[in-house]
Amino acid sequence: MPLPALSSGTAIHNTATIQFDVFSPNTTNQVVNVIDSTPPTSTINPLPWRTMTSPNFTVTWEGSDTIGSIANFTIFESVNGGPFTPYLQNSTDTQTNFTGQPGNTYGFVSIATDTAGNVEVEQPVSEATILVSLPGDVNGDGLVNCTDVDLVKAAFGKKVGQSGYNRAADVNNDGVVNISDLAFVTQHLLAGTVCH
Ligand SMILES: [Ca+2]
Ligand SMILES: [Ca+2]
Ligand SMILES: [Ca+2]
Repeated sequence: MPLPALSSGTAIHNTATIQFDVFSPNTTNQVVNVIDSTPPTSTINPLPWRTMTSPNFTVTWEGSDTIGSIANFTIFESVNGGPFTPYLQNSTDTQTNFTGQPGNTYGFVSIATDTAGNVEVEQPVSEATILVSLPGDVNGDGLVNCTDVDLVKAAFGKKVGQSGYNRAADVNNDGVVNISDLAFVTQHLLAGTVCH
């Protein structure tokens, strides 16, 4: 039975003493109850800043508990910076599949509960965010047009870390802007669009 006055981690040793004779008391096996008033911590693992080639992605998280162990996680989502709502409740999983709507940015927060019922103290601030992009919309203006094609061409051949690399133009997040990215954007232009 937890006692609030005792600090977390304090061990309570419940013993029964059996007097076999006057000089040598014997003791039964101890039952040890550890006071756990320490909430666990958990966090959403980093996500790519954007997904353009598919609206589906995997959200993963992990947690730890200094005293005791984690019983489950509740994962909250926020759409475009709005209020957090539960996406997955009291789950023992550490990952989930998520499908977003193109044009939306999703933020996630994990709150862990331990086996003693302590709930993680969490600020309503996203631990990881991801933009689900309209396919081909490199600059995020809601349109797929020649401006997006030009942005890919301007960064063509550039790799992560090189001058001129533009992560927005790297539509498949593979670290290089090349023909794959250009083809993807071109394929998503409105039919009949010709870019020079
Ligand atoms: Ca704990
Ligand atoms: Ca655009
Ligand atoms: Ca690429």
